[in-house]
Amino acid sequence: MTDSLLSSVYRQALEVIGSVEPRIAEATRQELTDQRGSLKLIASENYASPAVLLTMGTWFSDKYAEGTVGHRFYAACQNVDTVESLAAEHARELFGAPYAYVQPHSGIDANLVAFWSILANRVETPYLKKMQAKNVNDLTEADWETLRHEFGNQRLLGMSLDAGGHLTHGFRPNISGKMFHQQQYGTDPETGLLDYAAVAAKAREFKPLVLVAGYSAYPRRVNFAKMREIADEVGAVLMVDMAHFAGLVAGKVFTGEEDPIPYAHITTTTTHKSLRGPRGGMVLAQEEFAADVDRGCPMVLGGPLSHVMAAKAVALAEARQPSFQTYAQAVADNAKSLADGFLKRDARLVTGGTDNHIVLLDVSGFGLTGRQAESALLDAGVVTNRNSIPGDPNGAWYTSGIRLGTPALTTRGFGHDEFDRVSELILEVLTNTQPGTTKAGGPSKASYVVADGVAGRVQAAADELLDKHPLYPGLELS
Ligand code: DSN
Repeated sequence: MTDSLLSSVYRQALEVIGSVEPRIAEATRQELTDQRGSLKLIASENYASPAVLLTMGTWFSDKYAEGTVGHRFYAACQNVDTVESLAAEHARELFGAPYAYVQPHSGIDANLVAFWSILANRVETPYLKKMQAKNVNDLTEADWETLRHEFGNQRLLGMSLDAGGHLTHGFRPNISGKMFHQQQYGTDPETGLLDYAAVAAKAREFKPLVLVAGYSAYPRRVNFAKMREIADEVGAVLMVDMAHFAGLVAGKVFTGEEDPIPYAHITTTTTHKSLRGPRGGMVLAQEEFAADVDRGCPMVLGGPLSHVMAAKAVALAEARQPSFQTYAQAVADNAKSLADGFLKRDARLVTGGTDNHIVLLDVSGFGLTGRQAESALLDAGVVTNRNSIPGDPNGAWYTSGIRLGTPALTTRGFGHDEFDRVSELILEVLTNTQPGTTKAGGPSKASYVVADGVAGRVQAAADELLDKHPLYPGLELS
């Protein structure tokens, strides 16, 4: 599509939207302006291609399609079947997975489908036997009682939130921490690195049904062969949540024992982070779990979003191109450049560096909480998110860290020099920011004061970088 055609498509689309609700058209324009004008370093965000974005805006949105391909609870799903089959085929081919389920609406949904499938597949109950024999109506009260007891008494071992795990990996306030008896493994207190021997010891003691590997804020790679060994030793199912690094798996940066697909019984992911697709989730599974995963909707999920499944198919087709491997390698290389930029300027990084797409900066040395750092950076056009660090004294709301990721700016074309400069700009803001005071005059964890002129100077420097690497070049809305 030529640049002028893309401009014309979006101008007309916004005109149509604006004729109904002009404020939404305006917010949509403004969102593009804001994303274009800031350094997007949120590790879980990216910029999908125009093809992916356009695919989401169609009449597939209007179609209900509960069920699976060829087996729907609604009529007239022939085109949804085409879309879902293609998305699943691309996913299987891209990741070398025996089975792919592309319906989950998000990563949390994908994890719920995985939990459901593991329980359904591994917990023996009269209910399940009858359900599998399609005799649900024959269930007695005793069956239901057994089901509630057995389903509700399973154990899950996942990485703790402050070590970099995700809420859905058994964090107590999350549903995963309530539906399972949970324990968490952390990282080595000295190095911040995953300690496989400690995970194994905990697994031997706790004997979980589910061992969850994967992370949202751990700046290192995981050896999934070792995690599978641990799971096998204690008879657990290995579930890997690769939402953050799916793009690095797809782009063949993580291969061998760092590729989760051959080792995990079930792998879940989102499609919009490093994978650069539409917002959504996906489950990849070994054959033995396929039938239960397929029941994800309506057991766990509402009706599939056919327009998003179509966009997943487009994004996965993009990720199968050789250029995606170049992109994924650049994401990892750029994270190293960003980390090196911090380290040579004496900043402290959790684990002392990175070998994936994440850099976790400890901001406590600047006398700031993560929340203060996040806000001060935002004033200067640098979009990051605050994040706990291992053993964080400031908890999950204020935190002591800033999580940074390279997928989005790499999509814009940033390379080594730009990321080095980004580290310099971030440190310029942080070294010139002081904590504010509370109304009572004590030290605040939220308010902050940036020295005069710093935010403007950093924003101007960021603009220089951003202007050299425009977002959606050639797309003009006015
Ligand atoms: N919200 C995603 C992230 O930022 O990592 C995970 O849920």
